[in-house]
Amino acid sequence: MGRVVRAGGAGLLSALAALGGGELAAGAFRPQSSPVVVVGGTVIDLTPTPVKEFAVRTFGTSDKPILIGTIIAVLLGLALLLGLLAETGRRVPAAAGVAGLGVLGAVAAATRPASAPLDTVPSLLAALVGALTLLALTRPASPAGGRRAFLLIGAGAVAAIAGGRLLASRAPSAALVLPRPAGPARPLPAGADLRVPGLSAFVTPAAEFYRVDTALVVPRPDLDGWTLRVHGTRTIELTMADVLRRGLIERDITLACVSNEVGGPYVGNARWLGVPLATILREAGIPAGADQLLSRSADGWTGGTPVDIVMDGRDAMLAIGMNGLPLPPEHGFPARLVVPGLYGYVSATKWVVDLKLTRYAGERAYWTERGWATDAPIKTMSRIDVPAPLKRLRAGAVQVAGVAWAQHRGVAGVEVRVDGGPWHEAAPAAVPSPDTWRQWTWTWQATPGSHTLEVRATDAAGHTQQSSRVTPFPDGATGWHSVVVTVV
Ligand SMILES: Nc1nc2c(c(=O)[nH]1)N[C@H]1C(S)=C(S)[C@@H](COP(=O)(O)O)O[C@H]1N2
Ligand SMILES: [Mo]
Repeated sequence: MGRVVRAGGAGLLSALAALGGGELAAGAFRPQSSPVVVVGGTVIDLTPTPVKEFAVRTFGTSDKPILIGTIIAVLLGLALLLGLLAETGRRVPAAAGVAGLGVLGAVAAATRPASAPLDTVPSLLAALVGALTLLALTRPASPAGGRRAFLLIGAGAVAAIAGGRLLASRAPSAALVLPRPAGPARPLPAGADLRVPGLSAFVTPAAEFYRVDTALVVPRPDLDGWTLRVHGTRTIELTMADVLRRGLIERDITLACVSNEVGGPYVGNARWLGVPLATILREAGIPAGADQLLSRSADGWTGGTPVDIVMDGRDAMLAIGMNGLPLPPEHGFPARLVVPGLYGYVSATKWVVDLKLTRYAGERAYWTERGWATDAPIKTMSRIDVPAPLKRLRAGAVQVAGVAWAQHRGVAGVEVRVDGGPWHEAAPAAVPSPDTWRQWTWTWQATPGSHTLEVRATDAAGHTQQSSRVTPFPDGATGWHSVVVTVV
């Protein structure tokens, strides 16, 4: 091997070995403490809101793999440079540099909002393994630097990384058995789900439900150890058995993300099973002047919900079931909040472990701290699902269909127009309540040519969607969704 190639390779291998040590230790003890995950979490928390918005808009739900990939690429790049530095005779400073990267990981681990005392261990182990590997591979009279040693260390590191990832994905220990609700959901009215091919199903299957959160590793709280602390005029602590003993309700509720662009995918409808939040808050006692329900997740994320909205009689709940099954880990197992009518960042805390009745003046939640609106009711919105954008269609009768939502106010009507012409009333489907989205259809007599279809909804409060396009920051997008198709 050429000297320069070998030096660069030694640097890369020291980083791989470090990753192997770190991932294996984290996988075995606490997946959240993985050096890559704690650094990634820190990057997410420190990224300015416009950059984050750009990333979500550009990469969608691939934003997390792309972040992880970038961190690993930067790490490998730096390690390569440190390998070259070692080649110039500065082995010890180079090894110290590799160790320093691990120490940065340890600092990130120690400062994560939900960090545990031993979370620095995987990063410190990575620092040690990385530094020793570099020293061994760059010894001047280097028997360890041969091709065989390179291959062995590389293979060992990859195996350790894979093993760590495998250990980290273990399922939670206990299974949650859901009781029947004391307050069952209203049966879906006939025709709520029109089953038009390409149209979003009325109930979104959990596996297809959009996922938006800051968690690089899905928190997997242990069901037996899980509790919900509620700080009101007194502090109460509920185990899952306590939660199950309170009267459960089941409701169809549509969630929406404030980051959803016009026509975007971050909206979904599910049947949620849970305990009314009002019941729990009354047990803890609501202090005079408390206007914010600050909820905290197992990984330290926070959301702030107006107390008056939680208490106004709507079906705000601590949810433990989704579409008849326990919450999937990605959607908040074992418990999350669901509040009809508010964007998820102020209402839908997943992996919830702590509720605090407090004042907006005193404490700010994760996204409000970063400039997003404190009050975030879901804006009336509609989307064309069929025909798909840029579709080629035959002239004649074409079924146009989509969904519209205005949670807790309800969708009163939907209109469609073609090429900026007159608006036509679409037929809205039946809904069980104003808290779900509403399917709609309209039959278009399509003529040959290129055409633009546009949709707008009017909610039950009488507000019709405005044409002006506004991007999601700081309180949700506005504008009409449009689709261009070609008719032949
Ligand atoms: N713990 C935690 N809960 C969270 C978030 C988060 O980042 N962490 N994101 C919120 C946001 S912005 C939205 S839109 C909803 C999305 O819920 P879903 O992923 O189940 O669709 O979760 C909310 N709950
Ligand atoms: Mo969101």
